[in-house]
Amino acid sequence: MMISKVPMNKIADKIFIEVTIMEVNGSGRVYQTDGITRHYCIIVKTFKDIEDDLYRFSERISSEIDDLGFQCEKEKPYVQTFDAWGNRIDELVTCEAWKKMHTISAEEGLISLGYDNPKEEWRRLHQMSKLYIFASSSGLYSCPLAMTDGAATIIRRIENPTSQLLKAFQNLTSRNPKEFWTSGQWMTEKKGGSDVASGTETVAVEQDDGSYRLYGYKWFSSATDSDMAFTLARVVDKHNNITEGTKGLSLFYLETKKNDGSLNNIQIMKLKDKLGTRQLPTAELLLDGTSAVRVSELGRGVAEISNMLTISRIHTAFMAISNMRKTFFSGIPGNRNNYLPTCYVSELGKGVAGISSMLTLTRIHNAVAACSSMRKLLILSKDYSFKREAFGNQLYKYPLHVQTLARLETEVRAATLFVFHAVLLLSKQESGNATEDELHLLRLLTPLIKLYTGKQAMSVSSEGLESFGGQGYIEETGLPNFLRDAQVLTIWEGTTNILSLDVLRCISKSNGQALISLKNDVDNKLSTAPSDLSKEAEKLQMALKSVLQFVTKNQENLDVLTFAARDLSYSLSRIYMGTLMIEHTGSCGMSPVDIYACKRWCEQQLSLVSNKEQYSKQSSELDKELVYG
Ligand code: UCC
Ligand code: FAD
Repeated sequence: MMISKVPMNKIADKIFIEVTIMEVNGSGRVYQTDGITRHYCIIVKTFKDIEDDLYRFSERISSEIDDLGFQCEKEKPYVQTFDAWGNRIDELVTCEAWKKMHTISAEEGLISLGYDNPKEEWRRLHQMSKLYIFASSSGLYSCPLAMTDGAATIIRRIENPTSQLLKAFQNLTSRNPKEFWTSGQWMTEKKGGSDVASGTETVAVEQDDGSYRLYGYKWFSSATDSDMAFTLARVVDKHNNITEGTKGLSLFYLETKKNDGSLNNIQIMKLKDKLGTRQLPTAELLLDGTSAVRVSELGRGVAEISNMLTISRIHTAFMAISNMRKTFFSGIPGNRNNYLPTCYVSELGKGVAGISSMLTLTRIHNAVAACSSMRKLLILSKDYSFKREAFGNQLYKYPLHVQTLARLETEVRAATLFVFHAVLLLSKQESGNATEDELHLLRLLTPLIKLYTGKQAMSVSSEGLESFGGQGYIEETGLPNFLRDAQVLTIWEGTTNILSLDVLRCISKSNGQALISLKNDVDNKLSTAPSDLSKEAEKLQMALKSVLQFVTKNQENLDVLTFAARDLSYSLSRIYMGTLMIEHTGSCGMSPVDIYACKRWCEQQLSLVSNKEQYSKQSSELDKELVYG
């Protein structure tokens, strides 16, 4: 008997968690594919509770939230710079629907679900499933929520937090709308958003009481109506010097308003005029003596903003690909220090707070939002195909049209499995149940899911809009927003190239262990591939072999690896997504449709790095000539 009999698409695209990962054997006990046995009633109750909550919430989405989201798109935020008497007030005006999203987010526990019951392994799955159904109807409120979640996770990692930080944590994770806070994340400055180390010019001047005043210009701030923010700045030492580069950056906590309700020496210089995400108040901010508290060690701002803290070193027997030498790893950006195999493990309460924990979470949020947007557009598109007639038939009767939608469906299924697998690993990590392999995998999957689903969201939105013909281009339908808003998913929280380099960083910092963990997992999952999919399983294995050989062969050639970073990331994503699809098909009753979807996925080119010539010096020169010649 299996709890997970329901095929993915039958769960109304609403609940996606759970089911593939637990089964009930003859004795009535539940076991997961990781082998941990759990008591039936507990799991069933948890699952039932989650399922009920998701169904109830999805009703609320269709009866209330969807309309509010549309309102947010129509009534854009603006800034009132001066009051009637000429006083500078910089008041950010948002619409009622946006404010209501704040209330709903608290009531529904969209943040608190990630923090209640720390030992509960399902809480992140529950939270992210809710966000999955919320994001595409939220009028982009999912954006401040992502940063709020990131902020809460930073505070949670701080050892001995002050009462001020504890209070902030309570507010960020509150279910009481009046107490619920959102947070901003201010990393980007005029000189650079990817290269934060060179781009950050904001300085922090220490005060007599140990607090700081910040002076600088934050070029992008998306949650401008937030109650607090984490930001980076360079501390000015007693000789009036600052340290350049990453090592000069520290992480600061600030509240955006003073007790009297006025801004904390912050000026909203302007709201950005953007291609999309117009619902979102994205501003340029001048910090002019903003009161703040340093929450990282001096110079540990970037490391701490990025995620996992080094708490242990593991000595791992290197496998086939792992005989990589010091030269390779030490050459990759981000591995400046040592060659000892190091495991990046995040443990509750260990180490100082950091913005890395923020980036990990916000990147996962980004991927969840990408899936949400793709799924919603596809649902609308499927619906339209029954209503719209052309040449005497409804669209769904044309195999060519349905084929177009089937290709999109395949993309969305693969993306959702990919993202929710990372969410599952996050759940395990946070509840202390993850294995070392799973921790490495989570670190590797985080940039992969963000970069790959961002690109998918763009192509699916474009094709999805086209499936409505001319109506897809018309503003009143609300459809153009899908395309406009998808574009940002590839830019903020790290562009595709920057995340591809983060994939290299992750491989490098783990001395190849991240790739080994991925290989172990792929081997494990494909070892039980159903016979109907044996050819596809073989294709995936061959593709992975080609990728690993490529990395091994070029272990000392940093230029080649860097040049290939994007292709490498796409290849790893496609291979892992195919693997998850096969695993899912096997554990969900082998429906012909699932088998077909796997076959479709594996028809595409899985390894993009097999042609080594494309990364030669000559290719690089020719690229240059092609672009600038
Ligand atoms: O865009 C933004 C918010 C928009 C709204 C969010 C909505 C989200 C979803 C909404 C859904 C609708 S906020 C701005 C985001 N900006 C970025 O993501 C910056 C992109 N740039 C990078 O990611 C860069 O790689 C940097 C800035 C993180 C690092 O560049 P560097 O200077 O080359 O840094 P290093 O020297 O390589 O790394 C410094 C330290 C190292 O640790 P230590 O010192 O211990 O060796 C790295 O291992 O940081 C560590 N580190 C990481 N650790 C760097 N990246 C990571 C990582 N990803 N995970 C763990
Ligand atoms: P650049 O770093 O100048 O990059 C330009 C191009 O160069 C990119 O395509 C990039 O991939 C490529 N590139 C750069 N370096 C390399 C390299 N080494 N190798 C190969 N290619 C490279 N930031 C915040 O801090 N907080 C916010 O709230 C926030 N909100 C935002 C909201 C919106 C709507 C947008 C659009 C952006 C927001 N950002 C925010 C900023 C965003 O995070 C940055 O724009 C992003 O990180 C890219 O930085 P950049 O704009 O400086 O681009």
